Amino acid sequence: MAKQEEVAVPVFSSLEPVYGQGSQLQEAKSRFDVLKDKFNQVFDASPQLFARSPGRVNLIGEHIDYEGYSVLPMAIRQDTIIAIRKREGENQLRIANVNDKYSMCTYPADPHQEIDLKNHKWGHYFICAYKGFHEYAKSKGLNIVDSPVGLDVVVDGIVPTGSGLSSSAAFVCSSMIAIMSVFGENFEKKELAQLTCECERHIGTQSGGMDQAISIMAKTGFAELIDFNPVRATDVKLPDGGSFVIAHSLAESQKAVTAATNYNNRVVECRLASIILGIKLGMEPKEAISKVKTLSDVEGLCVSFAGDHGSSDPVLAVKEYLKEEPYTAEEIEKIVEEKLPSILNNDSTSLAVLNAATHFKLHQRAAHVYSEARRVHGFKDTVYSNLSDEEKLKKLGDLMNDSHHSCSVLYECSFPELEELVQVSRENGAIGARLTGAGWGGCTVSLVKESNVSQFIDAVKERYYRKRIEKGVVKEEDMGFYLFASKPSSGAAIFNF
Ligand code: NG1
Ligand code: MG
Repeated sequence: MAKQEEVAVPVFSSLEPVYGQGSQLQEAKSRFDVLKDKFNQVFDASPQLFARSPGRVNLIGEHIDYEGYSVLPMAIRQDTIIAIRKREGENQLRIANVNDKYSMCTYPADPHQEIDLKNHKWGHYFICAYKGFHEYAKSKGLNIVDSPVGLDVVVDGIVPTGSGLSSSAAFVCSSMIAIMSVFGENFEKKELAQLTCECERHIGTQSGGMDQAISIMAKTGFAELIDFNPVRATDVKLPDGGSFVIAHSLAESQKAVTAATNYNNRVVECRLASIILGIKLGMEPKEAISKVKTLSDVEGLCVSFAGDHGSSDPVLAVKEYLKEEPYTAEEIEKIVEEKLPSILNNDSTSLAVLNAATHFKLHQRAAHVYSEARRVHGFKDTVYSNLSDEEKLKKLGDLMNDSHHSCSVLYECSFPELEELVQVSRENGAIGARLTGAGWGGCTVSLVKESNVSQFIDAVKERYYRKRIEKGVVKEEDMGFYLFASKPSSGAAIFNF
């Protein structure tokens, strides 16, 4: 039983294994009651089963998952829960929400439908999972449906949206698990991590796989080192005496809408940087275009650049071969001997990036990725070192501060509110503080001495939030949603009751 649970998504008949015994359980019970009632009210029927998947906070390793590098997130308590039932012979997907802010979305029960990206709707994330499930089932030769099957769904998500805490992955992963389960399947977690990452791209972001991997594979009490190609999670037990506090800057990042200038722009810049590095390090342009997809693909060519410890250091290769001044499209095309749209396979999200971009900061983006990848390993090595807990916390905090600096200065994914919040956090006792998630708004994560958490929260509330409460940007009684300490929580689960 235990062994099987490690491989496949666990199926529980009560809430305790996921939500424990305390106040969290009470909160979960009432949420599930509301979910069931809403289901009955909207569809005049009971759900067949329930699924949940959590949001996450990334402790370190920002904007490097899509470059093939390991990251170190932990799941948070906040999750998305879903109730679902099949309707044989029907041909509609009806997706409702317990929150009236999100009106019911309907879609055809057609796995081949295109998602209307120009007209963003909250229900699109469910369709990502729906399409992904059917594509995967087909690739495995599973015969899922002979005739149309409608689905009725009610969703309750409490991961704050646009906050860098992966509300989207919590939604996509819980949808996937609900759909999989209602069709009588239970795929391995590893497969699900891969599959949910790929299918979330139907929403139009060229995302890496961190959020989905941690949402599915998380374990209570552990952060996870997530490796890619293939996806793998290694438990990381954080040192005693430290706590992570998440704080929302109150600036929402509209990732699906700003993808062309922000998120996807950076993915494209990294791709171009890696191709140029490949060429400078000896590859033929044609070979580089066809073989090099990410900065991790060319790291092996940097062996002649030895860093302080004698091992190869790709940051030095960046210094040598990528100029600091931004590149124009023409400059890149001259080196690569091909037009940018064709280098990027004329893929529509990349074309949108090219249309919006005037220049490309290849040096800065590559320097961030390579240095951030090292910091992730520094973080893990510190956790497993012989240092005292106190010394470990100090080192982890320094790495988080360095990570923030790199995100802010080299990757330029910070935001004025995030800068202020990081500053306030450091001035009020954070051992380290950084933006978390994609950035451009959203949350920060601070490492704080456990004994200091409530003092820290009070101080940040006064210094950062008080004036925003007075201006009506946030309500005092909602502060618990925006500023809270979090312990590593558990991953995706199915409930049958
Ligand atoms: P968030 O913070 O959830 O928007 C995004 C990507 C991650 C990762 C981080 C930056 C998606 C679904 N997730 O996360 O894969 O690249 O940014 O480290 O796009
Ligand atoms: Mg997201």
